[in-house]
Amino acid sequence: MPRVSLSYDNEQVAAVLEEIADLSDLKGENPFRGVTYRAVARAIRDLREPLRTLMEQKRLDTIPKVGPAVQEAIEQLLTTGRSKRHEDLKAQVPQGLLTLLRVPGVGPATARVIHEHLRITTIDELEEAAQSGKLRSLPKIQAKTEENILKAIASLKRRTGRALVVDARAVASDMVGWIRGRCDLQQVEIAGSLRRWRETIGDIDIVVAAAEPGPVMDAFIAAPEVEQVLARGDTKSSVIAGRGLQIDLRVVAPASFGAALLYFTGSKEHNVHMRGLALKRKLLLNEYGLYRVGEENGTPVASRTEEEVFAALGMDWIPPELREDRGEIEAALAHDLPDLVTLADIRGDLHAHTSWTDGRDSVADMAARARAKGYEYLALTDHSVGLGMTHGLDLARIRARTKEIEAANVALAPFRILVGSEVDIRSNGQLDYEDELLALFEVVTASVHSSFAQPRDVMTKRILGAMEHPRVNAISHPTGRLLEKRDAYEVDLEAVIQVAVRTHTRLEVNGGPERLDLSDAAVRRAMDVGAMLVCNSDAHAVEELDQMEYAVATARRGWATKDRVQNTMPLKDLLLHLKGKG
Ligand code: DGT
Ligand code: CA
Ligand code: CA
Ligand code: ZN
Repeated sequence: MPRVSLSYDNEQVAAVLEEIADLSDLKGENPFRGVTYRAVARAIRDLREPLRTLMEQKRLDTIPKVGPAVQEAIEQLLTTGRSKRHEDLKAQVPQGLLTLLRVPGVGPATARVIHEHLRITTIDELEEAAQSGKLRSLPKIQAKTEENILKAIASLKRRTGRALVVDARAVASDMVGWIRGRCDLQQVEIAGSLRRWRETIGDIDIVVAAAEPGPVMDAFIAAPEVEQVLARGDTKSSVIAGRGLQIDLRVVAPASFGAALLYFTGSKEHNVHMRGLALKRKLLLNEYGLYRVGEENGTPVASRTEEEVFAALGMDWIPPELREDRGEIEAALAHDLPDLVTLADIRGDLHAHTSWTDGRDSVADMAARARAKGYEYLALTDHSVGLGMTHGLDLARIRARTKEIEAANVALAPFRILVGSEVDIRSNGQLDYEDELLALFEVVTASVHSSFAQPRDVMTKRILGAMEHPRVNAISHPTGRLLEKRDAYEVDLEAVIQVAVRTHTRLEVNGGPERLDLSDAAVRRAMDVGAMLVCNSDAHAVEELDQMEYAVATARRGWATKDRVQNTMPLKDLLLHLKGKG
């Protein structure tokens, strides 16, 4: 499950420890060592406080599985940014073996065999060898493995190197905070794809209104997270900041702020269409303002705010999430933009996990946080039993958890925890619980967690079958994609959407930052066809309940309106809907 570490340090240390585990496996050391390093990495991602604090208070050894060697590695990483053990292993393991390990389906044993026999160290070489059938002749490698490796490489190559919104947001808001703290500014806004909530981000764009650009630019390039200054000018500067992300900063005169924000929010396609529309009215639209043609050096018709610019063109203000030239300009001209669902419309969350399965926090803590967010309800949908790795709930544990939920509900009323389940759809299409067990839940969401490589018709049947079940209220993360990590499985999404309409099964827009599943485009199709949606966080820890924001943003990019999102309903209506699946 996607996890976001508490701090950047924690994340970096966890990543290096995982690499130590990989390298130690590749070297053929005692497998126990790799297991330990990976377990510690996971524990670090689950920490609720910065590792640095633990080190300062000499509590690193309280992290599960941390012995003296691992502790030393962590301390070295925190103080010097390097670990001796990591460096030593890197020097001993042939370069390129780690690269091979990046291909899903290639484990340490396979990587070593391939390297030993064919001296392969790059993914391109691996692809060539697989294409020419050289891998299957190696010991312990089958034709099927070779085929899977080819598929995995094709999918790796489709990866874009773009950042997740969650990472870009962290870097951008640190920078905005830094600049705000140092300069006297009129306005600061994040623009570009991040303001539009695109699912991945190429670079971060920030627009600032200030009478004097100099001090703003100075503050920008002096920010602590800046790794490299690419350019420093009077109107635009660019840096590489944390996580290797580029930030472009524009400083404009306050009078041009609206026009600049509009321009740098994009998208490019949206801008091109807007500019064409303006020209038809003998107006010129650029990053400084909207001008009568021929008066570009004079006073603009509008420029100070986005609203003024849109209004001067006879349009309603367009929410940034829609600015992709997918019909929003026509709709704004016709005063017919959709009334998009907002975060404030959300009354509860219908997909979250607790420490009963693979979540970090207790029933009471999850519920308290949901209530503090202003929700009326929270469905705790711990995993079904078949997912062995996450200790799914069997009958006894379902009962015990329900008891705990009922007690918590007495304490929290009128807030309501719903007894939920995320039931696995097995590879044969069966649900992981018998009907008698499913009947023990107030809300059931079904999802695929295994056999992702099934042929399209098999996978489609598998999901459609679950939707036909009267107790299945929703399908979670319907395509299974992990952004920049794993492609969606092959599935006839059109059929899924059609059957969702007929069976009144909700399709989830999952807010996990790596998932955003359904995607914006799929949401749009679901909206057109008439399917109902549910926006969920899929939280595995209290702070991940905030992932609802990503779900709502994705739904908005797909033109979703409040009336089509199930968890905008008050509790009373929701309970009726869940029962009848209506
Ligand atoms: P990204 O960074 O790839 O995630 O996507 P954006 O949309 O943030 O693109 P970026 O950073 O290259 O440019 C920011 C905005 O500036 C873009 O959304 C629209 C505007 N822009 C950039 N280049 C052009 C252009 O050639 N023509 C027009 N009309 N607008 C542009
Ligand atoms: Ca950008
Ligand atoms: Ca940019
Ligand atoms: Zn889940």
